[in-house]
Amino acid sequence: MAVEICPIARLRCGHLDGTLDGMSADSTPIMPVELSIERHAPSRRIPLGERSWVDLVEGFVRNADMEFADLHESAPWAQTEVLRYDKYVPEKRLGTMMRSDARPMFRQAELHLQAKYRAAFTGVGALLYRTGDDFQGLHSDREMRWLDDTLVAIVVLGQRRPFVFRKRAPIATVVERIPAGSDSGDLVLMPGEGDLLVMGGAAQLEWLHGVPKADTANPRISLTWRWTSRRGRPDTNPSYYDGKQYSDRPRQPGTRIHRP
Ligand SMILES: O=C(O)CCC(=O)C(=O)O
Repeated sequence: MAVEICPIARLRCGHLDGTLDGMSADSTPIMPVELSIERHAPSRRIPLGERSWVDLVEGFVRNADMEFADLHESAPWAQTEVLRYDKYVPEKRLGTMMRSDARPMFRQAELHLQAKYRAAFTGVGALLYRTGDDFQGLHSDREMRWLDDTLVAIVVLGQRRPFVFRKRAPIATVVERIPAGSDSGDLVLMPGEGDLLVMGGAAQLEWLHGVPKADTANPRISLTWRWTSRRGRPDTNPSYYDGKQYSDRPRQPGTRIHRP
């Protein structure tokens, strides 16, 4: 495969490996970096109303099958449990936080996102959906608190599955429980196999997103980077991860983690 020397390395923060201007920290010349991402893959913007949007970049990760297999095998996957009515309930997928320098693909994706969106993302939150029975319900990433202007970038590896957007209902509207993806107003994308999806603007304020159950035995991995401008009024309501507790018992943490 051709080796591409990467000009996106020339960001304010330096090269793909964190060094500056053609020299490593100990002054030895830098070897060309083989790119794990397609920097020029076309990006399609889908408006979500006036203030929100999602960008879809198909084929963003090169060798997506290999990246998937490595991560699936080696990431320290753990089971998160969320406090619900005095019991810890396992989330229906595994997860882990990873360092953004854990893999060249992570580092390159992060530098690409920084350069394109001019924002300092925090990453990388990884989720593993073992089969189609694992899912993520409709929600918005309210744990970011400042939701008026945010970016949530998600690289999806492995099985393509519906990724659903639904407009958030105004407070006090009675909402029937319509399965994600089956409401006529839902927007459904099918990212997978190395695609990148970036939600932006007021998407976390105005829209919900989720990955419903799917009819597949194949696994799917998502990798998420987030950024908030911290503009606007912070959302001070408890978030999903603050847990729910209604007894007089001493307050317990909102989540806990099991590592096998
Ligand atoms: O797995 C995905 O693609 C979505 C993950 C997600 O919505 C989240 O972590 O908040």
